[in-house]
Amino acid sequence: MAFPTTPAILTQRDLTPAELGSDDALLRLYAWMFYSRTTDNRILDLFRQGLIKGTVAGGQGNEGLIVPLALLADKSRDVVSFTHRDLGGHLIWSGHLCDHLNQYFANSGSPTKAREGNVHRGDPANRSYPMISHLGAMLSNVLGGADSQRRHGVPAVGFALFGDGGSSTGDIHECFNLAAILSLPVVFLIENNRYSYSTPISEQVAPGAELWQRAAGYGIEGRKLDATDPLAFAAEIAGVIQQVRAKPRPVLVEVNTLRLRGHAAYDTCDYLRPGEQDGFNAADPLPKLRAQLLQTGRTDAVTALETELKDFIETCIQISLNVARPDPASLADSVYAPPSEPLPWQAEPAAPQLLNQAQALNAALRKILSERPESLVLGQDIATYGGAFKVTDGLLADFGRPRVFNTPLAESACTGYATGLALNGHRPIEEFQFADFSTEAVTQIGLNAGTYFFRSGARVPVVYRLPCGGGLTMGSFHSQELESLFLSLPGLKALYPSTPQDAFNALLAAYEDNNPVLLFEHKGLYRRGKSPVAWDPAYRDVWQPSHLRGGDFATVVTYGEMVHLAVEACDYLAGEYEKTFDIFDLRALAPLNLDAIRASLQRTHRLVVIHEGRRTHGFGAELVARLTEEHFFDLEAAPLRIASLDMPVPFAPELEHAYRPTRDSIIAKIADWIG
Ligand SMILES: Cc1ncc(C[n+]2csc(CCOP(=O)(O)OP(=O)(O)O)c2C)c(N)n1
Ligand SMILES: [Mg+2]
Repeated sequence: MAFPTTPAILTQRDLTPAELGSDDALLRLYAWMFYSRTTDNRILDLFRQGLIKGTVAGGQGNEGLIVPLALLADKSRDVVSFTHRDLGGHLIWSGHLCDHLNQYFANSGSPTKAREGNVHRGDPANRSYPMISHLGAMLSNVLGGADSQRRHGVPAVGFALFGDGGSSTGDIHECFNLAAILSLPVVFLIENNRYSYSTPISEQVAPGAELWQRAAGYGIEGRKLDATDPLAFAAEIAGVIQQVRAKPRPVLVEVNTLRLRGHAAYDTCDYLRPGEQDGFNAADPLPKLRAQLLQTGRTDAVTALETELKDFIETCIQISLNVARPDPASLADSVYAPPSEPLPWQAEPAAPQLLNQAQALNAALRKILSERPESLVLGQDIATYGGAFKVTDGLLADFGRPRVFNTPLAESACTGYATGLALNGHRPIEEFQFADFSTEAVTQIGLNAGTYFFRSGARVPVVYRLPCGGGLTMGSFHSQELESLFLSLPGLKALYPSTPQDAFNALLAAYEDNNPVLLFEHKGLYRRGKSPVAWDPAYRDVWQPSHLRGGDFATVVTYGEMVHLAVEACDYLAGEYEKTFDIFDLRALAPLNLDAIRASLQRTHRLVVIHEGRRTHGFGAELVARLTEEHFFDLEAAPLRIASLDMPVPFAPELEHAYRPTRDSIIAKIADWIG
């Protein structure tokens, strides 16, 4: 269905500082604010009629902030992530009103294919990054997008918007610090409406503490502005934007704004003090701006404009209401971005080099940094020091600080920042010092990056390098296996190599994938021994299991360091019991490719799964379930699951030895199982 022609005034999506103060600028500001308010009000009506689901959190009262900001932003290069109060920003940034309404109606024309609803949308292709619900989570994406633009040589500004409530989240503080350290061209804007849902600012911020003054603690400039006077706000914020564009350095701006209709459609607002709502209404900039316009003698023009905009909104509502409902068939293949084309890698190193796994990963990083200009390597202590395990040794010296750089201890912000970089054409490789610390970034990895393609169709090619695993007497918080935790969340891929060549191949395969990929690197394998590593044209085979030993008694499925223990154990059992095992190193944990393993099970009729993660909810549970579901009648024995104990990783070597599978415990368990 064709969308109706947009009224002429709404084709004017920009405002230049030079225009401010003119009658035209006043009319344009008013038009967008009126249009945004009227649309928000109609969305609320439609929600109450049951035509919009979920809930709606309107922007009524915030137009004085978001409309001038979005008009002044350079939509052709700036980066933004709008909040749930920013309908006006979305309308100005891009798209036709019918696109936006389709999103609210969650119909088949919705820009998110109805996989997301209401305000949870954006236009990543035009650097408007869609929000997830988690407050504070979007700021780091904006940081990454703005930095990516700068790295591309584009003088863009990032607009990192959040509320007074969101200002209490850890991500906000991590982002202030990260942006300050990297001197990012970002304007942090606090939409301070003095409420977080029902909680007043007096219960969110200590008495006497001012949000804008936090800037000083991060070594950046802080300002306080008032958007209930949109013209004055526009002039001030235009200056801030110009300043940040000319001299990249973050600025924190706290903006006094309004929330006229409570938190969301269902909010009864009975927590407001007597007369407080009247005060909000009295401060509403929209009627004030209208009165100002009428004083310029343009009563007829204003009335005609309002009628035209209202009619346009009603026409668009009728059109969008008639768009077909979404078809669940569209969910097929929606989680992962489609497979990438192989990158044109050079066939190097041609001659095999004898490397341990840490060196193999270093060689792969060198290859990527040499051949792929969009690549970046970031993480804690990875630059001068070369990383806690020296995997990035020498990269800074050879490739320089802009591409190889240390990050502060801010796993969440740095991961979200990597997402923002990836959304804009870079391909970051992020090292976590220990896999354990990736729990600080579960929201960014699992809920944000992992769902990005599903929600928006945008690709987030990031590699997370995760030094994991135990056996090194490092205790509960430096030894864990986290694959089950992450892989219960959709949208992430995962590789877990067990040899130097596989590690080299896995990094290349993960790098060129268009999805976020977890690369598990067992610390015990970094220096387990050297073997030949060279360019392998079949590097993508790492997404498939490798067949390590042929045998007919049972199929053994394992990965990581356990591969080596399982092979030793099975070799011993072959000698002692004269039973041979068909051993597979899984290598790719997501997506799982079990075809070769299924074929093996049909021959052996017995299954052994071995992994280092804990047993309960461990990855083996998924493997056994899948294989048993399909091969129940092929099996001659109950599958055997060998895993770590259900407890935190204990510290002392004797205790850790008892906790994890070992060569001897694997032998004992299989021998017992053989009976
Ligand atoms: C991390 C997180 N915790 C809780 C919520 C639930 N929640 C949604 S909006 C909201 C209030 C937000 O207040 P504020 O940041 O001031 O924005 P406002 O709604 O006032 O514009 C809360 C608590 C959330 N979305 N994210
Ligand atoms: Mg608020």
